[in-house]
Amino acid sequence: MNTAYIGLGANLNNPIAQLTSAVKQLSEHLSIEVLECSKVYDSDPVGPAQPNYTNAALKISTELSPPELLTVLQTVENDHGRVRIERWGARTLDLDLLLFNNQVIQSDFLTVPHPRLHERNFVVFPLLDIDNNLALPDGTPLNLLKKNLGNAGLRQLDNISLLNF
Ligand code: A4P
Ligand code: MG
Repeated sequence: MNTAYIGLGANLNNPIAQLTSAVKQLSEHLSIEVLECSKVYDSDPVGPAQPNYTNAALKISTELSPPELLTVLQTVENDHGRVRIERWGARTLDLDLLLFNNQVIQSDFLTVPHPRLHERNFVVFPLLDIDNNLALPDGTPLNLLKKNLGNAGLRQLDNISLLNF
């Protein structure tokens, strides 16, 4: 059994509803068990001008291999009307495979840990909500990244759960 962390992001068409629906769809997958969800954040957009994002992270347990899991994530994105127009552009749903066990994966279509994890507070803070002792495969504690990144542009949303389905 594998443990993986998924990054959730959305900034179009009621982002909180999009993320809740995505978590529900993942939880209904026969080979995925949703273990924990982070707090939910509002974040300033990185990339081209676009609406603020809603971001969170999910811890799952799965029998799927990393490529199989990526395919499931892309299917869920597509089911939520994700249209790929512009890199880093606005989207109804973005699901990134952040961490998979302690594995380092480098292929044409999959890089794990996610290549921009370490430079994004909207990814690092939610991961630490789930496990305050989490580290990258190279041993770097995420708390060190958090300290370096700070919380600029990131606001925790109170009283929001993505598990209300
Ligand atoms: N890919 C490789 N590794 C991975 C991985 N670990 N997880 C490949 C997911 N996908 C991975 O992704 C492009 C390709 O990356 C996929 O075909 C997959 O094979 P995509 O989702 O189609 O395109 P994208 O999301 O536009 O590109 P990318 O590079 O994934 O963008 P990011 O880095 O996800 O950035 N600002 C805020 N505040 N919050 C956000 O969540 N998100 C983005 C998207 C930009 N600005 C943001 C946020
Ligand atoms: Mg993506």
